Amino acid sequence: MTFRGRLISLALLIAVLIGCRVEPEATGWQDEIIYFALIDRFHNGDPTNDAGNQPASHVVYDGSNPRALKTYQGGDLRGMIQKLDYLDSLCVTALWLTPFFDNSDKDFVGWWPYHGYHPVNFYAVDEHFGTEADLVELVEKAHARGIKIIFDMVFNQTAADHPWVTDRDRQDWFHRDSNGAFYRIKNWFDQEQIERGALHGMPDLNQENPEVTEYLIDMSKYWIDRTGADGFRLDAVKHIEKPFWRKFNADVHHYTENDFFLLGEVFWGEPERVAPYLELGFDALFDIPGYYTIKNTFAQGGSMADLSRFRQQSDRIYQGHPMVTLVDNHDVARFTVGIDSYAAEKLHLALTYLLTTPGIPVLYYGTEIGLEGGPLTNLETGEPQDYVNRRMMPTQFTPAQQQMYQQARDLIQLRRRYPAFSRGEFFELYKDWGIYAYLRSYKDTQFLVILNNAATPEALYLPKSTTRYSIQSWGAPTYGGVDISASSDAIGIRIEPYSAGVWPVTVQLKSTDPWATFTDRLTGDYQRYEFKFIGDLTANQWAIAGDFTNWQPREFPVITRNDTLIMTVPLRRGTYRYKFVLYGQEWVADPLAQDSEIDPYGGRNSLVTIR
Ligand SMILES: [Ca+2]
Ligand SMILES: [Ca+2]
Ligand SMILES: [Ca+2]
Repeated sequence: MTFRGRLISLALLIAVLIGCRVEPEATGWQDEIIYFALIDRFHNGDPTNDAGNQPASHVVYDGSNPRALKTYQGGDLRGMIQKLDYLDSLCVTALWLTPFFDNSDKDFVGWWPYHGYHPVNFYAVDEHFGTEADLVELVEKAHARGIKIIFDMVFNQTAADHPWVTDRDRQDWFHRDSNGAFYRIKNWFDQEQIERGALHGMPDLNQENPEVTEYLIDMSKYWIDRTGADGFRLDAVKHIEKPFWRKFNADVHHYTENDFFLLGEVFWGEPERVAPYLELGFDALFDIPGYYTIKNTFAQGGSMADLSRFRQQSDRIYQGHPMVTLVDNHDVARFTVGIDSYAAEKLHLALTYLLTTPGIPVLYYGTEIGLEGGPLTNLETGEPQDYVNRRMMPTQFTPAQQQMYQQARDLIQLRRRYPAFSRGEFFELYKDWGIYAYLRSYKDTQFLVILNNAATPEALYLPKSTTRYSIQSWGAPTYGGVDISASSDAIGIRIEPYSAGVWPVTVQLKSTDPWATFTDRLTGDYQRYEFKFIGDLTANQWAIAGDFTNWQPREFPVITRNDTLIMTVPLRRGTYRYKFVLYGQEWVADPLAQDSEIDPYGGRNSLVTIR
């Protein structure tokens, strides 16, 4: 071997060692694991462009001046290129970037458009982010590593100072009221306002004008041709008329011979409101309702009963359409915000669920290391502050961050190594208040996943055979730490607080119904709390909805003592918001509540604290 040959082998060896060591069998979009980064917040590869055209657009965040996060922080496309090795080591397969378009060179009421959603020129790259050549290079170098690139396309709005806004010939390129002015969305149940109103006050493009639609489609094709990107994440889908999406999706799929991924963002919390967008030709939609359920279950004390209920409800509504699943993103508080204990463990458990259940998982940058965030609203001043969840990705990890990174990478590798997790059938084996056990089956591979969402160690006896299934054998745990012992008719499982286990198994399924019967067994961190109601009401007219029911009205056992109705609800330690739901429709505060707070709709939520 020549010296040069040795060098090359060494380089290859290093690439293999730092890169993802799995060779996936599958290559469809259903097998992708997407990483999502804000260009401005990921890595600064070129300090010369940090302030762009405006010195005021860049204020360095030093940890003590959170409002600096309303300006550009220096991340750019050169930085993304430099960090491809990192994404490779994390084992993700696709990268979604925030919009690269040339943003306004002005702030918008004190907020600089570092996020990329305020374009002034759809055919140029913003000067803070780099050049078109950088974008092309990023796609090429990502492809060389087997990583796909997804661009974020903004079709709903432009920056307030986009030249079209004052162009006399383009007045009908925007939605306007009868006075020719832009108008704000006030009623979030009025679909016409949602589509034609000015989102966050930004000029709203008029896609009913065929010139606008043609422009947006031509521009999209330009970037596909110019860069070789693999897909688009389509912003603010619910704010644009459905016929536009039908045409856009069909045109782009036709143009790319269906070899292009179109991912729609329909930001509604209820599957019923996402459902009307399933048939418009997107390859996938975000599972925003699933996000809220994951947050509720794993961060806010929700139960496995409600997690399973959500799965059943959304399976019925989504009807097999691919959904992109998440534990957080740039529009919400980071997953760990508001968790007062076991935050890292709870995040890890949520990620274990995300990466072992159906869907196309997306990981928000920094979530793999538990990057710090904060509430969306400043609790003291009442100001919005989404920027606190968009801090710069650190270039060096603390030992705790490094440990979380390794756990996330191990989970991602698990999903990539075994298509059972991305493609397999989902089948519940067991669920109670705090424990969820399910099977993933693909071809001749089966895995059993068990999650303990309780603050207490739990011991569980899982019957080897029921009317629904028969467990014939199992191997050593593939992931997680759980003790197993077996008797002739049950598997004894000991599982630590907020932890998970994954094993290869051989299970014979006797039923085609994937949903197990709920077992009313409390994990050790639960107690039964009594809600009381005095008044003219029968038991079946009284339900409760709150953090602990995923805000779905639920009926629990009710007894009458003297003139008082008593409803017994399992709750674990913590503080929960809730309301009573009377006669199936009337949402009211609990007159006997321990405490209350203002709800987002101008009423009051009741509060209960379990110590
Ligand atoms: Ca820079
Ligand atoms: Ca600019
Ligand atoms: Ca619109």
